[in-house]
Amino acid sequence: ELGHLRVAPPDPTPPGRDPGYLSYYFGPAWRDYALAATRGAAEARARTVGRNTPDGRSTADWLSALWRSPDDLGTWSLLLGKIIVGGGVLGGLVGLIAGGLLAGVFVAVTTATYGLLLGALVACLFVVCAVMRLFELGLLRLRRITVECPSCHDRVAVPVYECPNCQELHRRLVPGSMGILARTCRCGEELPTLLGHGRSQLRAHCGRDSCRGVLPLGALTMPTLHVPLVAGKAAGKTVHAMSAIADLTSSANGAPDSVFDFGDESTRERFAEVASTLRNIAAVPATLPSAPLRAATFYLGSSPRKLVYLYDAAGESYQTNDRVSTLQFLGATAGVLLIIDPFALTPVRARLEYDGITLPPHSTEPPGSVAGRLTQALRQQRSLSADRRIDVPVAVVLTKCDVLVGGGQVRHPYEGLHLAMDEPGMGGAFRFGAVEEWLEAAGEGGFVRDLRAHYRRVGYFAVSALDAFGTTAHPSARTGQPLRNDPPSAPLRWLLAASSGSAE
Ligand SMILES: Nc1nc2c(ncn2[C@@H]2O[C@H](COP(=O)(O)OP(=O)(O)OP(=O)(O)O)[C@@H](O)[C@H]2O)c(=O)[nH]1
Ligand SMILES: [Zn+2]
Ligand SMILES: [Zn+2]
Repeated sequence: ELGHLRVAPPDPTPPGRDPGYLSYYFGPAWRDYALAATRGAAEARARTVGRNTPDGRSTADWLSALWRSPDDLGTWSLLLGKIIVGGGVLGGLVGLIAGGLLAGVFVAVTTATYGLLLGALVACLFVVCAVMRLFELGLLRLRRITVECPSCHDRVAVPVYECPNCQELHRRLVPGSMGILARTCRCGEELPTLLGHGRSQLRAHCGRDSCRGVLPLGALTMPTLHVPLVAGKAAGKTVHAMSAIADLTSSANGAPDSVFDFGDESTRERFAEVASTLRNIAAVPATLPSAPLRAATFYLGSSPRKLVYLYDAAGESYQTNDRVSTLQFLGATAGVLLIIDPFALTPVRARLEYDGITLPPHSTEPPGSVAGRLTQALRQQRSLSADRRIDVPVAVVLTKCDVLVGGGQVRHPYEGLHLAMDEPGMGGAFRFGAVEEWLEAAGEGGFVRDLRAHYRRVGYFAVSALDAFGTTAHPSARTGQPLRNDPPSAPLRWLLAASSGSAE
């Protein structure tokens, strides 16, 4: 009967204990050990001092039988018989006591030795577990891989893993008392304890009890890049994030750096919902339904594969200036997408309204104050002195530029830019300069200067959500010259290239 070999977890599992079986040396071995020790002792006792034992006779039985053997003899010889037998019984008793003591000492010594050996073995196994765990953590540290919860932004040290068979949660799926390379879930499913052995392919959750958000699949096996979108309310953050993703999905062409895949189901679902409205931007409501501080996650490239988190922080939650959440949210930043709504700039808006051009819903917060808050938070978070520039690359993204192609007094930033310089890789600096000049002309010279003073790397882009599924040149309504916005994924690609450049 091997039932005792599996120490089934109690049902329901007490808090703090995972729903798995203890592995042999950490549970059943000790039970076996206790069983062997007590059984051995009981047997020894039965063999010696036990009375009326069924199988054969114990020493005590035998001695008492010996003592009683002269009883059948006549009275005269009884005394003599008792005297003779008494000597034997006395000798037997002395032997029994001496032998019992010796046997007791022997049993105690062997039991203790066995216990010590078992204890040493378990201690060794604990050391092995600790070494494996440290090795895995060291590797992650070396490759600078961390995972943050897309829902609450906490860094997750040990994700909570879900059993693929019974959906029970395992809080500490690491080498340990439930198994070194794998453990057996309550339901019987084998779960790997090491990332490289398949743990990374299990569905993982945030470690915080109050959150339990789902982590991207394959988290902790590749570098993660955190890109917050920073903007005033209604500047076009959500639309830009979604059109960047749309651009990435539609420009995947088999090249190693164009490989794209969604990181989690909710990003995939949200994109599917929004994709059709992106094709008809005029129909997009003032604010798309979006959960605040929920990251869109996706994989980009094949070697090395990267996991990108796009933090679509709702405008109002960034504006609250909540120190804790803002700092937490900027802790792992690879680069910032600073979304600028051209119609938040009063001179631009005034001139377009004068021209009678219908404007999409727009932000009213000046870009300078949004950037100022970001700069302050980054400096605080990194404890940088005022004279040091911030190393986080910032992509300034002028959104809704389709409206500027349409005509009116406000020219498009790329108006007059030679189309030959429009080819990818040709005119980066020209384009950056063109957008900078446009912002200066719109009265935002101070904003441009501040960025230059505070950040080591700033890129400038002019985009439109209308280009989500492919960037085409549009003839300018003013000059007739073809104009082309930057592809919606260009700012993100530039950030990722800039941040990986700084890491090397
Ligand atoms: N014409 C045009 N309109 C745009 C573009 N991008 C965004 N919009 C409009 O701008 C409005 C606001 O866009 P959202 O992306 O929802 O803004 P947001 O910054 O996410 O808003 P909050 O999350 O509320 O701060 C929407 O009504 C969009 O239709 C664009 O490229 N072109
Ligand atoms: Zn969380
Ligand atoms: Zn299970």
